Amino acid sequence: MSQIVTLQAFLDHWAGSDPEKAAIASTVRTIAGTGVGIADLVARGPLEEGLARIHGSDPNGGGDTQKELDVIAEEAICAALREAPVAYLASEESEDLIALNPKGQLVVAVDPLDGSSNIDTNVSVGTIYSILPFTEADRDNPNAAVMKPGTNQLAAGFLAYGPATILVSSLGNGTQVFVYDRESSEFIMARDQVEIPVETREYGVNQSNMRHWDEAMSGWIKDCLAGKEGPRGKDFNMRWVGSMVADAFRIFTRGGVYVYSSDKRKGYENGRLRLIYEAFPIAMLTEQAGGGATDGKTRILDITPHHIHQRIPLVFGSKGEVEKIASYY
Ligand code: AHM
Ligand code: MG
Repeated sequence: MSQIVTLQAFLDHWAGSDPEKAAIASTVRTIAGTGVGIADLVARGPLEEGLARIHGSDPNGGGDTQKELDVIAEEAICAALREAPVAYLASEESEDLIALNPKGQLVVAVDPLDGSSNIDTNVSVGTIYSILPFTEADRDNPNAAVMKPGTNQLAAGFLAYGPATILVSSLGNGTQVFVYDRESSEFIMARDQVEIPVETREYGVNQSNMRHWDEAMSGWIKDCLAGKEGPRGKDFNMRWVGSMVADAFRIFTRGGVYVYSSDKRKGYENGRLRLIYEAFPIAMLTEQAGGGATDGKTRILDITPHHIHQRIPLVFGSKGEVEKIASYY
């Protein structure tokens, strides 16, 4: 067996004596550590009463219903990051940025619990994060720190709480996969350079919404459904968990493409997923693994946000298929 590399050792080696990198490394470590606590809670399933219960009567900052576990996860991340070099937290669950460490030189954007509709079904859920610089110029207007194109991210990642608790991380030098080992209480590296296969025959999409899609997206799916005899000349397979972290991990493992397009339903004009908390970090991880990410017309990482809770149509995964979908636009 090859040498065991812990997340701790990997981050220390990467940071060396660079203080900016050390700040990023300690933030990743803090988020990963908090994820272990969330994973423990998720693993109790129905024994932990009320995790999937609807929290309060108001929707969250992003306009979605909140579950108890959404709120617990956000509180845990917030409390942990107060001790990290993080000035502000932008969270899908909170209307405004949350002030943390006044001396912090980073901002973290987080979806504390992705896939909350799956909490009580024993299906993977997860935490998605994006780490950005927080400069002196941002102190007067902290929102400005997150209103920049995705290329501005310093690091991104997600934890998935499934059969294994995994961390998919990028510090801008490829994408790595770590698995939490309960025996040693350490995240251990499982893959040091993820490479998403360029071509695929597998897509993940909520096809029940097809009648609401625009012509380009419906055209693409119709051609896939036509299989070998159709214009694509191959049969496709469909896999859809409905927790983006789980669908993404499958794509990082064996390729495929994830699609959540805009559609004609009220509130879905820009798709469902949030640009800053979901699309940016997933796009960085995907590109760092050789894949592609687009809203159909524009590379995700080139988009400049105009609102912190902005939604965006999202297509990511195997580069060949992502480009194919873009060609229908
Ligand atoms: P959430 O962050 O509120 O859980 O929403 C994001 C989730 C994704 O994980 C998933 O891929 C998508 O929403 C599923 O949406 P739908 O239930 O509309 O198919
Ligand atoms: Mg969520």
